[in-house]
Amino acid sequence: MEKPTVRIALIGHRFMGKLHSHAYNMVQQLMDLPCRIELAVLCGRDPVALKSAQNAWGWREASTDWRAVVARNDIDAVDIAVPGNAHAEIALAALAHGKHVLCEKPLANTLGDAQAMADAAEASGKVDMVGFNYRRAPAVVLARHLIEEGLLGKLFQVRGTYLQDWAVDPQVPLTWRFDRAIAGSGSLGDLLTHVLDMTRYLVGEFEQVTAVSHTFVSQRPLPANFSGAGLGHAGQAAADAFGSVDVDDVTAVLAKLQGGVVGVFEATRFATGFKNALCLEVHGDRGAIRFDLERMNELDYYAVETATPTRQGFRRILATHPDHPYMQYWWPEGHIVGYDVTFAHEIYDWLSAIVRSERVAPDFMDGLRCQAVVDAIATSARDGVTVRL
Ligand code: SOE
Repeated sequence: MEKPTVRIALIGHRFMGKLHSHAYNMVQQLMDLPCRIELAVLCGRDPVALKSAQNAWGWREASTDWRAVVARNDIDAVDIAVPGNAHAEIALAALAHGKHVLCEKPLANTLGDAQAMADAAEASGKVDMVGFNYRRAPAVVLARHLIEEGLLGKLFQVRGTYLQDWAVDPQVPLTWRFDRAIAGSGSLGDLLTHVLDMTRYLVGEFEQVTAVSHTFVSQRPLPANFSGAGLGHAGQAAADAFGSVDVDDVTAVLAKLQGGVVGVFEATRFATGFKNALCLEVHGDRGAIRFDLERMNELDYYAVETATPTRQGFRRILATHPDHPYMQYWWPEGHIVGYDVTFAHEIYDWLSAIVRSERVAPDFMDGLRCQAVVDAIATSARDGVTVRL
């Protein structure tokens, strides 16, 4: 039978736009997709950079008018890969025009926007997904299988950190990631949301949070080409003009989760020496798991073995066997995969759900639940109180 075709419009052509474009090419060429895809339109604001991205990544058309694009009858699905302040408007318009929507994380910059998006998605009957891509690292899915099989027993504690260090230098310019109006928050929305989502995926819902946030560098040089919407971490600083940072550089959280699980979490752009270290540890009465994104093909697993107490220890599972989640699509055992495949897996699952008219997780409701935790953390840090969800 002829495979159906899904015609995609991608909004955004910077870091995330590049990853998503690469992922579409990978899923078409290397994974056994139940549909054909058409890379129909790539949208962005800078016509020159847009044109070159369009040509390099294989998009049929380029457009600087996303509103017109999401209204087109020859588009089935809209992929949103722009900063958070634009998510709600684009997603709501796309859903109103009957499109399936994939939206980058965090779902929105405010709880109100996230709620409106989840409500609209629910009412639309379309396939909505939020881009918490790390759920789809093979080792993370394996961790979930181990927990579902009961191999960790009754869960006690979860410990999650997301450590980067690109903001340590006070000369790093004031790009959009330091601007609350565009990014919503700092390390909280950008980094901790990945940890919160992975915790919800592996352990369960949050019930209570107590948080501390801090901004270490409150003034930064304006980028040379400052427009209020620079993209990415880097960029050149202008000579002597400075602007204020109004987001958190670090956020730390103590939490209670369902089932009496206690959690400790931290996200920071100031962890000197760490580039992209998302680590999650879960402890139960029968065992434990430990994941580190900087060694993303591996899952550390500890099983409590009373027969041989002196020989117990964490074992390293290289999650690359074809039986491991998603690995059938890639290379022979031991031939590791990278950051980009988590996006390919996400897009593969979104497109497959579209073809089969099924729901897929994490959806906008998951994005909303995560946003509720973000909101509670922000309130706790601001007011110095414990917040119940
Ligand atoms: C920030 O540095 C960032 O690029 C996040 O925005 C991404 O979500 C994460 O995957 C890597 O780090």
